[in-house]
Amino acid sequence: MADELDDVTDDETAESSEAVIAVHWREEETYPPPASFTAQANASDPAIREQFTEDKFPDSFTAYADLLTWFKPWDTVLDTSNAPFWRWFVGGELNASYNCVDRHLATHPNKAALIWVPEPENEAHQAITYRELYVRVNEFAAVLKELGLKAGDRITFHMPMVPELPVAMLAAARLGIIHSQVFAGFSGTAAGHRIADSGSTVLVTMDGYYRSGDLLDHKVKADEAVEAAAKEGQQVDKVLVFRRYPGKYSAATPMVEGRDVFVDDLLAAHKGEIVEPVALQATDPLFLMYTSGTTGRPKGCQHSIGGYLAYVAGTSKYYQDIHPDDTYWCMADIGWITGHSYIVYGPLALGTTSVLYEGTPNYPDAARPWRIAKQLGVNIFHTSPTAIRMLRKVGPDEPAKYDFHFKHMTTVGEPIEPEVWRWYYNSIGKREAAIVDTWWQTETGGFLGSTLPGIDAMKPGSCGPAALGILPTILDENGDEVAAGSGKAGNIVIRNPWPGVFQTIWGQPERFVSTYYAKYNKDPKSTDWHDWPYFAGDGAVQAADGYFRILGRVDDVINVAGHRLGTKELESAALTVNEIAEAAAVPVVDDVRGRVVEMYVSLKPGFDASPEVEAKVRTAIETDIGKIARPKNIWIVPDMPKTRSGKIMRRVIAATSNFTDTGDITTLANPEVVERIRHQVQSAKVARGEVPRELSETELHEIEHFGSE
Ligand code: 6R9
Repeated sequence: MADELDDVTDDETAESSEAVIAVHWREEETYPPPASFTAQANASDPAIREQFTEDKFPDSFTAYADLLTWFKPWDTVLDTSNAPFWRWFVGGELNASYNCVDRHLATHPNKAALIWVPEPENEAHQAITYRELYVRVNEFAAVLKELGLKAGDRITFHMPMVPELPVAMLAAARLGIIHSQVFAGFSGTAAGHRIADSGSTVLVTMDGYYRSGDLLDHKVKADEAVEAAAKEGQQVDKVLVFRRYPGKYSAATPMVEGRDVFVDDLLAAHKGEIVEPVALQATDPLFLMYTSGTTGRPKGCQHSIGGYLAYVAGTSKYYQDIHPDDTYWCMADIGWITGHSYIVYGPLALGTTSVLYEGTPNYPDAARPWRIAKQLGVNIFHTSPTAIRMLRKVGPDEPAKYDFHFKHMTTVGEPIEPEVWRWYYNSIGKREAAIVDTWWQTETGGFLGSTLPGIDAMKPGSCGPAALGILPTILDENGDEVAAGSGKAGNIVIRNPWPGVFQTIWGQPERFVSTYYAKYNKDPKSTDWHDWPYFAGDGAVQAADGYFRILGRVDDVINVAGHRLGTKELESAALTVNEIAEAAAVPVVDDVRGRVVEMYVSLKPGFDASPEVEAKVRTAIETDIGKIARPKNIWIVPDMPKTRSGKIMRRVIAATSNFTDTGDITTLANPEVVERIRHQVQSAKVARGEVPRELSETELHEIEHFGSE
């Protein structure tokens, strides 16, 4: 893979000559927060905003840091001397594991920290109290210590949604070991790339887990991961295998002698052992979270201990409205940033009860989430538009049949269509819940745009105003501000640093600067934060009332079911198939998953199109990335539409797959191919019944600008 990357520029900023696009959408009506919610909300007085105004920055954020227990207070709130590598709470010392576990023992040792719900409905849920969590975290920390791991080392987890995952994260955090959790649905090869990139020598995995009724063999992926990492020169010395049923091996893949060890065997030697939490610098890294960008190499977003934990604790308090006696359920996967910030670190820092569900929401039927909510008394619910669309499709009337009541609900990960929002509000929320539509990113650690649920009116389809202390604006290509209420879209940027922002891309500091800060920086030597707006890579518009509507990515990223997939990663996978000469990945609007991937490939001379070639491409993508990236269609085309300089015009292909206008094609080197491809693809789609409905303004915007060329 490395060779292919050499000629790829690191600059991921949009090349669109036309970032300012007029957007005409219907202004949606607003919904006031329920009075019952406001009466109990952590933030109920609008004056809270005054504590976070620009003139009070950066000291305003000490209010978030004060939610944590510090071993040593900080000397400097924000150090900008090495801009844009911001350092928060410099000189301060703390431990994330201590903050999420130990400190709650004094006040509520017997309260459930986690409630784990296995997918099989005949398996009882498990409540793990703060005291039990403390014991388990300490014992696993003892195991990590015995392996010789110490502060600053990296460890990779490839774990499903089981309580062993937060236990392992908190154990690593206890010792300052930087964890990198890879989504279990990703392939072994994808995990292997991330192991190599992070330089991990230990992989922690599980033998199997349940998804949609099947007990999957997950251990097989560990073997693939170790092999893929070795190809990149990274040796994995130990694979720690948790067992889904302790004492019983649930995978068919054999254990590798000397390398693979069962964690329950290792733990036996450390029963009841206590490992003191290490006092770490606020600016030390807590974890890496890999995400996709424009090039094929994933980006290991490095998050700090002090700034990150302060930010997720603060936003969990004011935006998730978590009180200690709430039962909070975020249905995301811990393998994504949402799970790190708002299943594990934020809720546990506040000492609440966080629910973890192993399986798929619609297993065995569309009412599963509502049975869980009722049984556990969940009162805060957090999920994605994709899950909401799916539950609405398969069981629109199910929520009404179950006696559960949410005071608060979240949507995150992609724009939500107003009609889907209304179903969420009316049917799941039963018109009693405040909803927050939280816009943010892997890179940002926590929320950037959202209403304050007890204060601000909700507006379907818009995330709302900036989060407390966040200063966003919309800029055009020249760096000029696009006025709120102008009806024009541009690039959303955050003018100031905030504690949750990632520190760098692991091992790629130049890419960190070029991707996120170079676009609007005029003086690379400046140490004044005002000179370094954070470029989020999303198009957005701001209404006259200050609410932002996010239109989607302006780079080559496809958001499938709320998960970011890089086109280059998909294309590199397709190019591993011998017959393939060229490949292009584009998004197709999908009523449930938001977007799905379609691949266009052309063949090397001497090969003919066949279902076998298609199958090879599909397998290559599943092997390299995972089933989540499986393309809906693979089109073997005679040629790709290209610019005169030979660049594939992805927006033309995207338009073809989505039945939208291909726009200006006069600059193409081979305009005649557009019509041929259109005929081939669209007649096949018509025959398969895949003609899309009319696209919304947001969707059209993304498709028309996809690939920004
Ligand atoms: C947290 C998370 C980030 C990208 C982001 C944007 C899209 C996220 C959104 C949203 C509209 C929202 N996105 N939340 N778009 N409304 N409420 O999703 O992180 O996986 O890194 O994705 O997702 O395009 O740039 P991540």
